Amino acid sequence: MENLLKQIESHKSEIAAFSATDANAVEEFRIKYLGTKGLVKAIMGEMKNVAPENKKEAGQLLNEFKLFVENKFDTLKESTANGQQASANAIDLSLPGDTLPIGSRHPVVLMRNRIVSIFQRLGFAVADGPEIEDDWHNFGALNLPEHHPARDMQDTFYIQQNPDWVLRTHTSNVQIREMEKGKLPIRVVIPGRVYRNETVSARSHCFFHQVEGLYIDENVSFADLKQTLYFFVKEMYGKDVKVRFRPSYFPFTEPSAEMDVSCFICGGSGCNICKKTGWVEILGCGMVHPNVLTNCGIDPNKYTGFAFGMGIERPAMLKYGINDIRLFSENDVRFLKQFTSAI
Ligand code: 2NL
Repeated sequence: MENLLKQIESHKSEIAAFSATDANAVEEFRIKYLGTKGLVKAIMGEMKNVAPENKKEAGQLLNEFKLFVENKFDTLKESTANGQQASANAIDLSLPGDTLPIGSRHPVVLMRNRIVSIFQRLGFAVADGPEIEDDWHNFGALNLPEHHPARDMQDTFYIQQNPDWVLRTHTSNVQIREMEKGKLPIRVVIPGRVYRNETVSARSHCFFHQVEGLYIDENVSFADLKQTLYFFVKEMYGKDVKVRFRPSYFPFTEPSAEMDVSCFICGGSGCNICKKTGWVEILGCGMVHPNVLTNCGIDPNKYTGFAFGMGIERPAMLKYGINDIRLFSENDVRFLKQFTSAI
């Protein structure tokens, strides 16, 4: 009887510690403990050696032990069935993936891409450069005199850390950097973000986007400028658009001009957009000033070139009927998801 008790106790702790990770291990357990040649049967066989006065107690003990083993077997069976189900789910490669919501292109990007792709078809490359720029590349090289009002703190964001640094006020800094490389001819467009210290309102913001262009080679003339930009507006606003050039002034071009297109809203008869003039201003341009070429190490007696610059927000606002420039930078998806296009 003593012996029987000891045997049962030692097997109990061994069985309690038994763990199975798959159905094979559960089957091994069944054979080892509950099978016809298993442990439970073997211990039952010990009954015949128990003294008659102890038989009742021993029988009870053995029955308890058998129940204990059967319970353990049921638990093992259940846990591996769950486990196998879970791991089967984890590796079900046939399930569809999690769908991520797809965004849409920003209206400024859509307009930028339209502008840039027209010039790319004319053989212009795309360049970019730093938004934090030194005084020379943003102002000095562009023929802006020391006390030009554009350098004023009122108009330009200066970087406290270094008085020589500004947030670029135009993308011309990149054209200067292209010219400094000394590889001619140059035919580039530069789209990018620029910063001006302006009071934020529905019509102006402290940052906006531009595309500037530069073409430098031998014998580049004002006629090339006009024809290139005329091609651009016809691609942009349609074959029937009319253009006019008005004389203007920029420190970095001479001569300089502003280019207007016949109003694409009212067709020229007069509306709010063109302020009843029939014309909408879309860009500034001119022949690169000889001082600018010299500043970049290019001989103005051998090379000439033209440059132009245009904002992106205003044409985007006209095209998409957006009436507040602040919407572009508020990141409200209800606004952003309204613009769809392949480019
Ligand atoms: C405008 C006018 C313009 C340029 C930008 C330029 C750049 C270099 C040399 C000469 Cl490096 N010119 N850029 C020239 C004329 C006009 O922009 O209204 N922009 C929004």
